[in-house]
Amino acid sequence: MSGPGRIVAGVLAPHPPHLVYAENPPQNEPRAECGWETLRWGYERLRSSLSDRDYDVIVVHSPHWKTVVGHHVLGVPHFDSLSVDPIFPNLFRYHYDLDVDVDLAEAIAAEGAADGLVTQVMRNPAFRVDYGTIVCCHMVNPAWDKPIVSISSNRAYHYFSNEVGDAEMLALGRATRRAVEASGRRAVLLASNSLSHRHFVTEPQLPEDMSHEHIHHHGQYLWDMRMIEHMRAGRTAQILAEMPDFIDQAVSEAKEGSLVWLLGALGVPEYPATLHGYGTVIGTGNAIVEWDPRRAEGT
Ligand code: 2X7
Ligand code: FE2
Repeated sequence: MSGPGRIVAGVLAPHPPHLVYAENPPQNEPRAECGWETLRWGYERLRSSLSDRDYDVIVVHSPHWKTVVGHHVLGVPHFDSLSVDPIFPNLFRYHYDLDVDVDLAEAIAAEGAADGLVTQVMRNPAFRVDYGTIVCCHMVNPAWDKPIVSISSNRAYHYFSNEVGDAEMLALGRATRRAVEASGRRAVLLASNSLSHRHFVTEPQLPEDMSHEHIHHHGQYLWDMRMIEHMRAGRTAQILAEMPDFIDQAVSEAKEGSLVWLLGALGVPEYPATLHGYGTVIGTGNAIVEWDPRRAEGT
């Protein structure tokens, strides 16, 4: 790697498997005829925005790799297998084949540990990579031509409190940033969570029948719009102030820590983020939002 390491973009990059299903990539077995276009076009805009930046690695924090003791990182150079969504096996049976930047993963674990976090490097070559990692990495880089680092979702929010969870994730974000900077890598960071997360418990006969797709509850929609407006206005400290209530009142998937990790890594940015798309998936609220650190530098 040449030059100093840095975060070249931070993205809220949700992972409903429906998005990959509706894209019909060769890796996924089921076929769709359409669906969730506002989000898929949002990912298209994101990919176009990232195309003006060179980057070496994608670092993702995923809600669906849940670890009880500490924060884990994938620590095996290559994985290939079949990922089947446990809730939506009708939509997502995806043959993945991916490379891991093990050096950077180890550096993130070491930086976290140096700051008092419990961290662990996952060395099991037969480990099944979770769909939260796979879906958003596919949507950001369908060519899979960059290595990834995947970070697990520790249970601090669930076993302690939203406030303890937020503090852990801010520290993990800062550790991630220090590791990226020391590594010389240019990294894109993905926080893989939905916003509001109440969802319908049945699906239409044709899953991509968009006449059935809408937010589960108006209160969730109000919370999603409030959070998105904070992001677009650069009010991320306010997002953190409201996060415990957002998690509880909108049943937000931010409770898995990804968004707060990202805000910690970006240094709680005050510059505006770009909204590339918003849409619901089986009633949940999902936004694709990009922070471009060049905006902090005024370039
Ligand atoms: O994991 C998910 C999700 N977060 C949102 C919507 C639908 C399915 O899966
Ligand atoms: Fe999820």
